[in-house]
Order: sequence, then structure tokens, then C-alpha cells
Amino acid sequence: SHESNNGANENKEKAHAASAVPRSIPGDQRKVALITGITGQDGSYLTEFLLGKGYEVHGLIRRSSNFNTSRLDHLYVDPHNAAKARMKLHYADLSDASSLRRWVDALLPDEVYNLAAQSHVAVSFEIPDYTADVVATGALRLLEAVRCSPKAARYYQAGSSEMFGSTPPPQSETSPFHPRSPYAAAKVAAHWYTVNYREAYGVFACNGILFNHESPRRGENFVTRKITRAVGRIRLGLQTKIFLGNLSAARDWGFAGDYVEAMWMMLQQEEAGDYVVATEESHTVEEFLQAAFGYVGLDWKEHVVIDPRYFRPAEVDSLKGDSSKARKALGWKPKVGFPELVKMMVDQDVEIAKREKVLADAGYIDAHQQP
Ligand code: NDP
Ligand code: GDR
Repeated sequence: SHESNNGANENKEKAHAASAVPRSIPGDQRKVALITGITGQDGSYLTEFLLGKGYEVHGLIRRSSNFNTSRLDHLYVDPHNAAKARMKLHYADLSDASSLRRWVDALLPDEVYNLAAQSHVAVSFEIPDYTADVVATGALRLLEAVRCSPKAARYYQAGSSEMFGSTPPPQSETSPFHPRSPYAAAKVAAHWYTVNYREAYGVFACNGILFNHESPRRGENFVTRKITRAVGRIRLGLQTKIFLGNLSAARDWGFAGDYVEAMWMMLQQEEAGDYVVATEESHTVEEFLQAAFGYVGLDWKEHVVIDPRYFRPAEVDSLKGDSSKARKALGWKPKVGFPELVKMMVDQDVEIAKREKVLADAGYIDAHQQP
């Protein structure tokens, strides 16, 4: 469930304080990964993947007035249980260089995954300065911490297909960047900082240029999850309409669980490099609507209302990746296709809507918060 659990959260709060002790068992030979953005969609899948590979995983989380660890609840073991807890969370922030330096120096990770970002493209037009600070300068701060650390950690930078912007598809590692938002421009800067630290200092630093990837854990204000949440609620009679912006944009949508594997693969190569990761298949937002509503027997045209507030000052019209380098060099390929991805997301969101309906019928929540 994406709902938070208060009892577990109280333990977690104590745990954060206790977790200031690095590495659980002295002399432990397990590989150590440090992940920024661990509480996000990709962070939770990457943590699962690395725990499955036997890693000890440390995540940097930022302070929030609400608990922000719900995507990790199922992986959480109280760190007082030192023998079992292989995921540890620590407070830090991409805007605070000293916090990054301190954790890199204390944990001496083998691999550092920089997934933290103000990752919403439309929001980056509202808070451009903050977005640049976290996305671009934040990456630079972390690279600097890695460069100065006594241990030569391998570094992964979460690059984005948004960097290609208005460059026509198919987009590969050799396609020019033409960013169309403050977010995308900041990701381009982070990309080149990463290349520069590789060339200037020999840091084993890789850019993953990942095309859109979704999952049942996708944030609810990205278009795919916004649609599948609405499909669940409309199906259960909890709302009737969904307000959207540009339906003609085309995206190359994959499954996040497949994409985190590519991140890890990049860091296992003999040499550091940059890789496009994509399904090589593109669909419009309208096609996503058709698939998601159609799957539960609804007609999207009866429920979608266009609201210009969701149009962006500059749009990225068409993304479709050419991931032949990653497929050849890493041996990576996606396992989940477009129809399976849509089904996976709708199935979960119908279940969530069923639970909401029980609570609404019993008078515990207001079912009519949305139209
Ligand atoms: P999410 O938005 O789900 O997660 C972002 C993470 O960054 C969260 O853990 C968030 O913390 C954290 N964060 C935000 N601001 C700060 C800060 N100032 N200091 C520390 N942490 C911060 O993103 P995704 O998981 O979808 O994406 C992961 C990365 O990959 C991002 O960098 C994104 O830009 C990039 N990317 C994503 C793609 C996609 O399709 N999903 C495609 C290409 C690139 P909190 O939980 O507290 O908000
Ligand atoms: P994107 O994802 O901008 O590609 O960035 P998003 O799902 O936000 O938008 C995709 C397309 O859908 C259109 N759209 C809407 N988008 C949102 N969020 N809400 C709406 O109501 C809506 N209506 C139409 C958008 O205009 C756009 O064309 C994501 C993020 O995860 C980035 O961090 C990442 O780098 C890129 O994917 C690759």
C-alpha cells in the first residue's frame, strides 16, 4: 500500500537517529551502495535490486514534515537489528554539500547512485532556481564529494531523455541536446559535470540517459499515474472526470523495475560510459488513455477534460530512444512492454480505489474531494 503506517514510522524516526553509525558489521565484505533519492520511485526499485544482489544499501533522505519513506516501508528493518538491517537511511540534502561529503567519507561506498532531483518538468518552470540548485549543482556537489573521498567510488548520474528536448527521434548517445525546460537544462549541466569528472579526474562516472519509466510507484502527478489513479477511482464511482493538458505528446514509456538494472550494469563495466536506456517504442498520451480506460471497459473521451493549466511553456513533442549501445554493451533489454505496464498500474490503482471506497462508504474519508 502507498498509505503510511504510523507505528512503523515512529520506529523509523528513532532509527534515523541511531543510523548515524556507519556500516552495520565491522569487517563486513559486502559491497556498499549509497543512493540519493532513495525514497523516490527509482530509489525503491534500485534498493530492492541491490539488496537482492547482497549489497548493503545506504540512502540519503531529506527532512520533510510528512514521512517520505512510504515506498521503502516493505524493505525496512529496524537498524537496532544489526544482523538483518541491510538498508540504512541518513539525513542529507543535495543542496547541502557538507552533508554529502560527510556521508561519502563515513560510508566509503563502492557505488554512488545520484537519483535525487526535483524531477517534475512542469514544476521546474515554477521553481527554476531551486531545480537548478538540486539537479545541476547538487550533482556537482556529490561528484566533488566522490572525487575527494579516499575510496574511488563508482558514480551513476540519473540523466534524462528530456535533455534531447526538441531533437527529433530516434534519440541516441550521439544526438544533440536541446533542453526545453529548466529541469532539462539542469540535467544537461549535470550530464557534462559527470563527463568532466571522468575526463579530468578519472572518476568512474556514468550517465544513464533514461527515457520515461513508470510503475505502480510512480508519483501521482506524472501523467501515467495520474491517469491510472483516475481510472481506478472512476471505475469505482469515486470521481467522474480527469483534467489533463497536452494529449498529443509522445513518450517512450518503460517499466522502472527494468531500468534500475541498467543503472547497476553500467557500473559493472570495465570502463565508464554514457548509455541511452529505452524501450524503442513510442506512444502518445492519448494512446495511454485509450489503453488504461479501455482495460477496464471505459471510454476515456467521456471522462477527460482539457485544462490549459497543464500546458507547458515549452513542450517536448516526441521521444523515442535508440538504446542499441546499452543492448549490445550491457546486454540489457526491457522485460515489460507497454500493455503489461498499463495493466500493472491500473490493476494496482483499482485495488487502491476499492480500499478508498470502503473508507468513503463508512464515512471515514470524503470521496468527493475530486470531481
Ligand atoms: P522521484 O521524483 O520519484 O524521486 C526523486 C527523489 O529525489 C526523491 O527521493 C526525493 O525525495 C529526492 N529529492 C528531491 N529533492 C531533493 C533534495 N533537495 N535533496 C535530496 N533528495 C531530494 O523521481 P524518479 O524516481 O522517477 O527518478 C529518479 C531520478 O531519475 C531523478 O533524478 C529523475 O530526474 C531521473 N529520471 C527519471 C525518469 C523517469 O521517467 N522516472 C527518466 C529519466 C530521469 P522526497 O521523497 O523527499 O521527495
Ligand atoms: P515528463 O513526464 O515531462 O515526460 O517527465 P510527465 O508524465 O509529467 O509528462 C508526460 C507528457 O504528458 C503531458 N501531459 C501531462 N503531464 C502531467 N504531468 N500532467 C498532466 O495533467 C498532463 N497532461 C498532459 C505532458 O505535457 C508531457 O508531454 C518525466 C519525469 O519523470 C522526468 O523527471 C524525466 O526526466 C522524464 O520523464 C524522462
